[in-house]
Amino acid sequence: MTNTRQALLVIDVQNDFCPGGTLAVPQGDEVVAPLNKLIHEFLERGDPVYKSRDWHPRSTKHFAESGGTWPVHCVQDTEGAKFHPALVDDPRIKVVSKGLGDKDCYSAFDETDLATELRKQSVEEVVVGGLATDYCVKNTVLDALQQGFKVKAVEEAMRPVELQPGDGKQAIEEMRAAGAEIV
Ligand code: VGL
Ligand code: ZN
Repeated sequence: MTNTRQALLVIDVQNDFCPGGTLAVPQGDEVVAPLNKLIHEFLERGDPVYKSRDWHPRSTKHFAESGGTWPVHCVQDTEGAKFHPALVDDPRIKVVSKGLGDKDCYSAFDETDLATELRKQSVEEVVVGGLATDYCVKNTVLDALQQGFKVKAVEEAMRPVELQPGDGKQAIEEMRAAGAEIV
């Protein structure tokens, strides 16, 4: 069990999802400290670390102005799309960009090569945290399970956007019911 090859997935810890951003997740910046700790642990062990980022064109059907759900956020090459300035950066960390077109890509596996990359590195289990619990974290966790990876979802390292009150708790229960270990 202790030899299970793990990767860390840090989901969308970007300025626009943090306080002051255009799609701010309440207390979104509180995920930075626990995630930094995990990033250091994984890098020290030589285990792979991935950061996903929401990376939208200026105009996409993902945005309310074009018929979608969300205010404009995480537009490519803007300040809001940058990772939170306190999130650990390191050349060994791989960045996965998602949401490049009109589709609502909430999962870091959606229209990316993440699953291929993980398999190439013989990863069997992913440890997941980030923003937001009820969208990109949840969908990434469910896709990871579907793709055959074991999943540990780190509850203290995620925060929900909660368009509806209770969405965060419900997302945790959905992840657990699908087979994720909530740690
Ligand atoms: C996300 C809403 C819209 C997320 C991305 O990263 O959870 N949420 N785009
Ligand atoms: Zn988005």
